[in-house]
Amino acid sequence: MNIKNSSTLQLFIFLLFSFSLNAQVRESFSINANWQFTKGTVQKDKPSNWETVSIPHSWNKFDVMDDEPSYYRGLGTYKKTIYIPANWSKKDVYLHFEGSAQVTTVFLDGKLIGKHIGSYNAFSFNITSYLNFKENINSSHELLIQVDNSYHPDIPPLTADFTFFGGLYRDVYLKAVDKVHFDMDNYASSGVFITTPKVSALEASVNIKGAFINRSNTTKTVVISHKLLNVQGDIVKEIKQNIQAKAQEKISLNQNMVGLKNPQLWSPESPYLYRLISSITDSKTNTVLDEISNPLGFRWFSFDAKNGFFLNGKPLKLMGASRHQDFKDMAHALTDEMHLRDVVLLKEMGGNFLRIAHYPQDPAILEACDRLGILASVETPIVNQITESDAFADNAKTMHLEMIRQNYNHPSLIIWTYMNEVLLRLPAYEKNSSAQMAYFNKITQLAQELEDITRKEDTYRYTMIPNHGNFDLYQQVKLTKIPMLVGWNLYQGWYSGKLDGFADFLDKHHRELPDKPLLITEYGADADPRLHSFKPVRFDKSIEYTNLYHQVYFKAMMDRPFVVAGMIWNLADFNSETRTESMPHINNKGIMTWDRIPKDGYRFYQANLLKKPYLQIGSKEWNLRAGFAVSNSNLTSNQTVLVFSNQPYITLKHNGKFIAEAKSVLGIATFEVPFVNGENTLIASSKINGVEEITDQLVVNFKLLTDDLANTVIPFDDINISLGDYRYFNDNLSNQIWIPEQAYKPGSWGYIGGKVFSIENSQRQSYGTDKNILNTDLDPIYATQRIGIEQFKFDVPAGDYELILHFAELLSDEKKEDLIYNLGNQNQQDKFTERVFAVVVNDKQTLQLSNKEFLTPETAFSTKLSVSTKANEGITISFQANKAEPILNAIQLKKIR
Ligand code: GCB
Ligand code: CA
Repeated sequence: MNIKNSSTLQLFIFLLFSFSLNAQVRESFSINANWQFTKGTVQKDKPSNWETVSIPHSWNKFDVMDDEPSYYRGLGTYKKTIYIPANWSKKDVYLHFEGSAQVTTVFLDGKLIGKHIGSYNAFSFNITSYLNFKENINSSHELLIQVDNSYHPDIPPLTADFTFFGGLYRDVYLKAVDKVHFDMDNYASSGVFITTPKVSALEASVNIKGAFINRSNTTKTVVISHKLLNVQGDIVKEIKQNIQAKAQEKISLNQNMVGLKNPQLWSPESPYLYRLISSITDSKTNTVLDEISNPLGFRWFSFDAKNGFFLNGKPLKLMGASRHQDFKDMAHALTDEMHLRDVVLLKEMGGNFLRIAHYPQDPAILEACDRLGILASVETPIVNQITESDAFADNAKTMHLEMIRQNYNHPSLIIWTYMNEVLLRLPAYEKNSSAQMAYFNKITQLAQELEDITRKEDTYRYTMIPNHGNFDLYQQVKLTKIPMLVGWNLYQGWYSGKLDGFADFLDKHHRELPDKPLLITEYGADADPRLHSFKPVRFDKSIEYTNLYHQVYFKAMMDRPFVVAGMIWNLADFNSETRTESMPHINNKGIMTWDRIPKDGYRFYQANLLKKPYLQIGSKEWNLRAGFAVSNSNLTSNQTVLVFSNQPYITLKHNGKFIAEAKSVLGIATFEVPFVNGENTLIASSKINGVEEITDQLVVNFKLLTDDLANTVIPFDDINISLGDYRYFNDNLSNQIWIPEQAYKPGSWGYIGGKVFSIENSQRQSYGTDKNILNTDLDPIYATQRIGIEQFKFDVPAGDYELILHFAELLSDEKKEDLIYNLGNQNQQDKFTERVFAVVVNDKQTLQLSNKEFLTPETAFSTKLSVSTKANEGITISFQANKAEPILNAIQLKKIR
C-alpha cells in the first residue's frame, strides 16, 4: 500500500482495527505456497533431495505419459513451516485438507497428528493441543506430511480406467474458530445439514440439523440463529434459539424455518441461490462466536420409470457428461479456476447434468453446479471389483459417509452414487462355484449397506448404481434392485456389436424393469482429433465415426421419454496410464481434448441442446487437408464439410462462392466442398427470423494431389502416406498431413502386393493394432501396416529426392494383459515369427532389416535416404523376403531439387 496522506492512513488503521473485531468469527487461510517435497521417506542422517513445490501438487504429471509401463505409486513427503497467529491462542485450530491421494499421515513437530485414507474426500485435524503460543509473536511449527498412493487391497478404487495420481493435490487450509463452534469433527463437513422438507412455488420450509460444541471451560448461554438471505443479501427470514451448553458439551440441533412464502425456485435456467447464515452468539456479551454460510436452493424433483425426470413439477430430460479431474501435464493437481472452467464448458454445451465420476471432486465443482444450474450426481469410487475383506467394506462405507456429509448442502446435487461396473472384473473363481457366489453375496451385502447408510443420511435425494451392459448378471447380484435408480454404461457399436444395439438395450430395460428409472450413465467412443476418415469404422478413432455414434445414441435417448438421462463419457479426454492405442495413456472418449479443445462431439451437443442461435463449422482442427484433383483440367477435390447448428437452413460459401444451402438434420448440415490447392476460406451462415445472420469461418490449407506425377500443372513436391490405413492423419506439430495408401497405377504412386495388417480375431478394430508403439508420438501411422508388400513405386520425374521409410514390427512374443474395457476380448498371444527382409531402392540394396537389428517389436523405426532419379526411371522400392513377410508402415517422399 502506498500511504499518501494521513486520512488514508487513518482509514487503513480503522480497517485493521475492524478486522480484529471481526476476528471473533471463523478465520481461515490456505497454506498452498512454498512446500518442500521429496519422493520417498525422509531418513535420519541421510540428506534428501527436497524440491520446492506448491499445492495443488502431484508427482505423476509426466511419468503417466512416457513409454515406460506404469507410474510412481509410492510415498511422497511434504514439509513446511507454518506460522500460527499469536491471537489464535484462545481458539481451536484445525488443519483442513480438501483432498490428498491416497493415504495421508500428518505430523506436527514430529508428533503424529492423524491419518486419512482415500484420495477423494476432505479431512481435517484439530491441532490445538499440539500448538504452543507465545505472547504477541506467531508460533512456528514444522508440518510434515507423508502421502502414499500405493495400491492397497483394502482401499477403493482397486482398478479402474483412470490413473491413480498421487500427491497433496487440493488446497490445504489452517482454520481458527472460537471454542464455541459448529461441529468441526463431523467428517470434515460444515457441521450443519440443510434440507427443504416442503417446497412449492407458494411456500417452502427449511430444516437445519447438526451440532455445536462448547469447548470452553465454562457454561455458555448462546443464541443459535439461522438467517435466510436472498441474492441481494436481504434477510428473508430468521430463526433463533437460546441454548445453554455446559463446558465441553456437544449439543445437537434440529431447527425448522417454516412458512416461507413464494420462494424463488432453483433450476438450470434460473439457479436462484439463497444463503443460509448460521451463527452462534454469546447471550451475555452479544458477540458472534461462530458463523458459517451455506448455499440453499429451493427445488423439488422426482424420477419416474415411464416419464423420466421432473424438476419443480416440470419434465426435464437430463443431458450432460461425466468428468474426470485431470488435465494435460498437470495430473489431477488443478486450480479451482480450472475445475470451474469445466462446469462452465458443460453449461456452454447446453448440458444440464454432471456426473461427477468416478469419485468426489474438488469443492469448486459442486459450488459451480449450484451457481450455474447444473444438476449433479457424485459417487463413491468402488470400481470394477471389490476385495472380500471387512477392511475394504469399512473403508468404502467411511468414504461414502464423508462424501454425503461434505456435499450435503448443495442444491444442485440430486443423486448419491456408489459402485461403478463392479461386476466388470470378476476374480478368477469358477463360474457358479460357491466361491463366486460368496463373492457376489459380498457385493450385494456391501451395496445394501451403502444404500441403507445413504437413505438414513438423506431422505430426499435418490441413490444410483451404474452398471456395464451385462444385464442378467447385475440382475442376479441384485444391483438393479437395491438402488432407486439404475445407471447403464453402454458402448454398443464401440467395444462390441452394432450401434442399433443401444436402442435394443434401452427397450429391454424398459420391458424387464418397468418400474426402475433408467439413466444412461455413460456412452461414448474414442476420437483422436488427428484422425479423420471418409470410411469411418468402429474403433478407427476417427472423428467421423464418433459423429455417427453420437447421432445414433442421442436420437435413441430423445425418442424414448422413459430414458431419464444421458451422460456422455466423457466431457474431456483423460489419463488412463494403462491404455495403449492411438494416443497411448489417454482415453479419447472426451468431446474435448485433454487440454479442453472442443471436438465435433462438443459441437454436436451444442447444436442440439443450446436454445440461443448456434452455428459452427465442424472439424476445426482439420485445417490441413489433402486430396486428389478431379483431373488436370479440373483442379479441385471434393470433400465433405459438416456444419453444426440449431438453425434449420445453413448456407456455405467457399472462397467467396456460394456452395449450397443445406437443411440441418439433428443439428448437422452436410456440404461437398470443391477444395482448391492452398488456402480455402469457408464461411457458414444462417438467417435468423429471415434477417440477422450468424456466421462462422474456417480456413483450410489444402494440399491438392494428383495421380499423374509427371504432370506439370500440379508439380510433385512431397507426400506422406500411411500404409495399411484408410484414415487421414494430421501431425499438427510438424504441420504435415498423412494420407491413406493406394494401389499402384502406372504414372502414379502406390503399393504393389501384400495386404492391410489386422489383428487376428480382433473384435474391435478392423485394421492396425491397438498397441502403444514405442519411441514415437505418431502412433497411428506406425500402428497400421502393409504386410507382404512387394514394392512401392513413385513415377516421379527426374531429380533429387528424400525418401523416408517407417517401420514398426507390430507382433511380439511377449504376452500382455488385455485392456479390460475391450469387453469380450481375451488375452491374446501374437503369432510372432522372426522377420528378415531387404529393402532395395532402384535396384540398389539399401538396407537389411530384422527383428534383431532395427525392427525391435512394437517400436518405431524410420530411416531417411537420398535418391537421385533419371527421366522415366521413377523410384521403386522393392522388399525382398528372407524370413517371414516384409512390411512397410509409412512412407514419405520429398523433392529436393
Ligand atoms: C466404462 C467405465 C469408465 C471407462 C469407460 C471406457 O464403462 O465406467 O471408467 O473409462 O468405460 O472408456 O471404457
Ligand atoms: Ca501405417
